[in-house]
Amino acid sequence: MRRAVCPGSFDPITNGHLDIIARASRLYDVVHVAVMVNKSKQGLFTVEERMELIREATRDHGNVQVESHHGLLVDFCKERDIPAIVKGLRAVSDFDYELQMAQMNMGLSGVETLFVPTNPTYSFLSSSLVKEVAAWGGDVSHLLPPAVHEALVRRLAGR
Ligand code: COD
Repeated sequence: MRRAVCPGSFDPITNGHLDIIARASRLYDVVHVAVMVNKSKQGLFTVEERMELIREATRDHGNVQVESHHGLLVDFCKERDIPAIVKGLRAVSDFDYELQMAQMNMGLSGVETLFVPTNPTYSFLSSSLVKEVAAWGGDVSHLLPPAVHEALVRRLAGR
């Protein structure tokens, strides 16, 4: 069974994340989507809400499992016997930090990182940008799965 993990904060999941997860799901037998918990960073959505939104967005992919993890990504991989991390690369600016993490993770446990070039349609897309534009009333509906867009509008209206 070939396994890989797509890790992230996913606060919330965007069409850019979804594109990478969908492509990974065609390459691997099982893709674990890991919502990594960062207790020092207050998210717009709780970890449980993020997981639910990812489950809804990926329900057509039968080989995607959504989980959360507090701690090192390499420990998540070790516990599940996952040899590969799949990451999307948007721009050169992503590369510096992603390379550092890939080399650190390889040094810590031997886990490989595979980079998938972003779909150009989503190369500018990040969760933080989507939240900022939506907070000022901009239309981001074409950048998010429908249920995520609904949840985002509702959450921002309640603030
Ligand atoms: N197109 C393509 N890919 C995209 C896009 C897009 N538009 N947007 C995001 N992605 C991909 C990128 O590969 C990105 O890495 C991933 O989705 C997740 O994105 P985010 O923004 O949700 O999450 P990040 O970047 O905050 O995630 C960082 C991690 C949580 C993965 C990282 O900090 C981590 O592994 N933390 C766990 C603790 C740990 O092990 N630390 C040591 C690391 S060496």
